[in-house]
Order: sequence, then structure tokens, then C-alpha cells
Amino acid sequence: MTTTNAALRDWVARAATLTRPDQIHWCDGSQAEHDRLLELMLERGELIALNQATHPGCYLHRSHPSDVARVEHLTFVCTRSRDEAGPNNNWMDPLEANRRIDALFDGCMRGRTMYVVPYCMGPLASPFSRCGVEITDSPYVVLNMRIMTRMGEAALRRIERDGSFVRGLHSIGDLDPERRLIMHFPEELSIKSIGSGYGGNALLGKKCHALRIASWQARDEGWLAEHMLIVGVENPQGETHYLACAFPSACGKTNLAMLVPPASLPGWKVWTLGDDIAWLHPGPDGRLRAINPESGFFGVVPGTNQKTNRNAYEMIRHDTIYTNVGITADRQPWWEGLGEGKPAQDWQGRPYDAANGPAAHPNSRFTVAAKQNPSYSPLSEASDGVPISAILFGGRRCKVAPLVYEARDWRHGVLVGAGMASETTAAAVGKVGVVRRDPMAMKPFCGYNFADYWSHWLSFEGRARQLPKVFHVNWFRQDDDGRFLWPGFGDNLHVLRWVIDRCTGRAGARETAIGFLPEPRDLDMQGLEIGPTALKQLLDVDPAAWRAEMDDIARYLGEFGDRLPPALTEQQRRTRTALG
Ligand code: OXD
Ligand code: MN
Repeated sequence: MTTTNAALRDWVARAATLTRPDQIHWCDGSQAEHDRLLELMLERGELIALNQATHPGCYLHRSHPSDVARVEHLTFVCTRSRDEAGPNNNWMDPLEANRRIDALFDGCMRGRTMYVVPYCMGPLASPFSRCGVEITDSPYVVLNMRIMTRMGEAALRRIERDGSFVRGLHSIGDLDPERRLIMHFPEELSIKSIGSGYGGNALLGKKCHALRIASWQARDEGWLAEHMLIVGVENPQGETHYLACAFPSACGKTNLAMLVPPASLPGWKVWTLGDDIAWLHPGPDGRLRAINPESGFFGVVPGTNQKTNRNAYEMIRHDTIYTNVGITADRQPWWEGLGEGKPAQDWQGRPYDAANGPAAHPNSRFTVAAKQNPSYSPLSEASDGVPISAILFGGRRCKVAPLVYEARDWRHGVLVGAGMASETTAAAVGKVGVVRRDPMAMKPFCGYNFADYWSHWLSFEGRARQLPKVFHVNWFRQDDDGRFLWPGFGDNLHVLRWVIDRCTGRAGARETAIGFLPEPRDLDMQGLEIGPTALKQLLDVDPAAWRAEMDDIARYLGEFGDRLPPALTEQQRRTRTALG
């Protein structure tokens, strides 16, 4: 297979001259190709067959122990001017960046096969979709890209029709963290990544293309590329509302996207469209319409069980690639929070010993096709996406942020998103549990200056007639003894119900300085064992804590200097003044 697109042919030839692979393989995405790669990886020990009787089609990959998470400190946005990238990104001049990374690519594929992976982000026929080509020397990346994107021949044909594509050059290099770099060149729509075979560092369609490069394209073209799940919530009357929800990595996006309604809410259904990324376009109907650019889930494994996420639990029992979980004596995958069986080997293949830490790495993952999810929505394939009724922002905050509140309007909603903060998780290398500002959950993923990004968000007032309502949720609030006040998981539907009823004007609220909050009577609490004191704490807005919060938001926004849109400062001042 090759291509009629001359730019693609030339780029592949140039990449081969630089990296010197033994052979070049153009991926067609077929089953036969998949089977050959699987065989190869099993032979080389890069995949381990799990118990095929209990987990048919499931395999385990163990990544290098130093290569288990995204590396934000080694991730760069390389624009000609530093201000374009903004204080929210690591920046390097494109010439210097290319020089440095090309030196690492020089000859790095000797003795290896170069795979050329054409892919489409989004349904193949959708005008909202965008294509890319990843060149990689990792068969693990090829197998994952085949699940996570529409990969192969059909994507190549679309590239030939469109004439444009994002270029992604990837090599695992020598996996030395000192020789690891993830570079983005949004002005050239290109990505270069070396030294990691892991997730968001290596599956370039995901964070690198669908967020960092796409956010840049979206600004130029008048849409939004966001770190959001997309979920449809159907009420017992058969009316479905679609929500797009932005939470930082490993804060429960996958669980919310495939929530199982609790017995206390009979007749409600939840439909999954996406668990990580949403591309939002103003539609001809004046509403924001969302597609999920991905076709699979690369989700965090630990904690997944029948109770926390029955859909995920069922979906990963077959045809799943596991990365960095433990295994039982009879080669079933095992992780902390599974609630059954016991580990024989840990994620590094050592005999399990609790003294070595958890059996599954806290950021261990499953890769699985979206269609395997019992709550999969067929509208995931709709070319024009689904209309979004509400946008939810949220974070992991043990204090300060109440269970839920609604922004006064779109502009205030942009401030609520820009002011988001969350305790850090194992999804990225670094200290866990530290509160950091993570606007719109895009801190690691926005491909340009946040100040310009907020201006772009604000501009939607003039682009769509009926914008979604904006909310903020926090499932992680704790009492003074450090116990979670809210049960989370399926019971989050009690909160989504209030959100939807606010969108249709069916639920009440009280106005506070930070926005609209439900009174206890406005929430359907049936079946929840939450006493009046706990509920009061969950819905509490402590003025002193919020004054400190708004002051910290002002300090943070101040880092963006003159580029900051005045409307955002005005919203911050208005809330701060209302707090007294
Ligand atoms: C992810 C992440 O893998 O956000 O989705 O880290
Ligand atoms: Mn994510």
C-alpha cells in the first residue's frame, strides 16, 4: 500500500532517511494485519496472552518501569513566538526543537520496522472529523491506534480526498527518560515524540493531535477541542439530554461516561458517546454539537469493579489490551479494587509482594473498542454529532467546591472553567494530591496561550444562539475526618438529574455569590443515605474559603498579563465583590 498524496509520500521518505528503518509497512487496519502484529509481539514477549478461557482476546503489555505516565515536563509547544504558546506551556523555538529532536531520531529505527499509520479522528464521513498519519516503530502503538481511532485504508482514502493531515513522527527510541521529548508544532500541524511507548506520549492521535493540535485548529476554524466526556442521559419519559464534562485526568470521566443508574432512579438510562475528548461545533440549529474523535477507551484500570463501573467491568472481559496490571496464578488480569482473586505477579512481572507496592500500577490502563461498552450510543457514529445541553466542569477537591453549582451565564461559565483546580493524580509523572489550577481540565493539553483560549471560549456568545448551561461539580468533598461525603459513581445521576431539570426549567435553586445551588429540597435524594448535616456540608459555600479561592484565581489569571480577556477579569471581580 502507498498513497497518491505526494506530500505524504515525501514526508514518509524523509522520515525514513532520518530514522533508517529496515522496512516500511503501510498499515491498512485489516484483521490479518492485526493478527500478524499480535503474533509478532507475542513471540517477542512484548505482549503476554492472558487467560483466554476467562478473558478471550485479552493481552497484557508491560511498559518500561520508567515509562508509565504522561510526561508534562518533557512536553513542548513549539510556536515561532513564545507568547503564542503562553505561560501554560513549555515552549521551545521550532528550529531549536527540530534540531534537538531530530538528533534523537537520527538512525533510531535501525533494525526496526517503520509503521505508517493513517487514521481519522471522528466518524469517517463527518465534516467535523480530522485526519492524521502517525509514523511509529512500535507495534504496540499500531494495535492501540487501531482501537482508539478509525485507522487504515479508509482513513488514507479520506486523507487523499481532503488533501490535509496532521503529521506525527514517533519512535520509542531507547526509552531513556533523559532522551524523551514530546514536541508539538501547531503552525505546521505536526508532532514529534521520542523515548516513550506509553499512552498519551505515544498514541499521537489522542492528546497530541485531538487536543493540543486540534485546539489550535479549532481556534482558527471556530470550534472547540476539549478534554471532555460526552454522555446522553435519558429520563423515564424517553427524553435524552447530552452533557459534555471536563475533569482532569483520572478523576472519574470514564465512570461518569458509562454510569449505571442506581435502583433509586428507575427508568433512567445513560448512553456513552466518549470518555475523554469532545470536539464541539456550532451547528446549523444554533446549538453546540459534539463528536467524540476517538473510537475506543484508554481508561484507568484500578478501582474498576462490578459496583463502581459495571459497564467497564463487562467491556474489558474480552478483546482488551491491558497495560501494567498484575496477573493471577492462572493469568487473569488483576488490579487493586477488583474485589476478587489475588495477584501472583505485579505489573513489572515480579512475584507479587505487598512490600513492593500495588500489584497494578496506579496508572495502569485498558485499551478497548467503544462498541464493546454495553451503554455505547449508536449516535457515536453520527456525522453531525449530538446537541449539548450542559457543560460540566469539575475537579477533585476535598474542600471548598460544593457538590454542584450552576454558572450565572456563559461568561460566568468561562470563569468557572478557567478557575478550575484539582488535586493531581497518577496520570502524569509528579507528586500526587497537590492542588493545581487546571482550567477546563486543559492545563496539560491546550496547544496555545490560555488567555487566547479563554477569549475563544468567550467568542461563542457570538457563534451559537443557544449555548449550553455551565455547571461545576465535585464528587470528592470530604468531612473533617477525611471521609467522602458523597457516594459518587451511579449516584452521581442524582446530580445530573438536577442539572438536566435546570436546563429544562423544571428544578429550583438559590442564587449565591458563586452561582446557583440546589436547596436540599431541589435534589432527588431518594435511596441515598445522606443525613441533613452531610447534605448541608455538601452544599456549603464558605465565604472565607471562597474569598481565598477567588483571590487565588485572580493571582493565577494575572500570570497571563495583558492578553487576558477583560470579560474574564470582570467576572472574577463580580464574584469576589459578591463574596464581601
Ligand atoms: C488520559 C489522561 O489518559 O488524561 O486520558 O491522562
Ligand atoms: Mn484524559
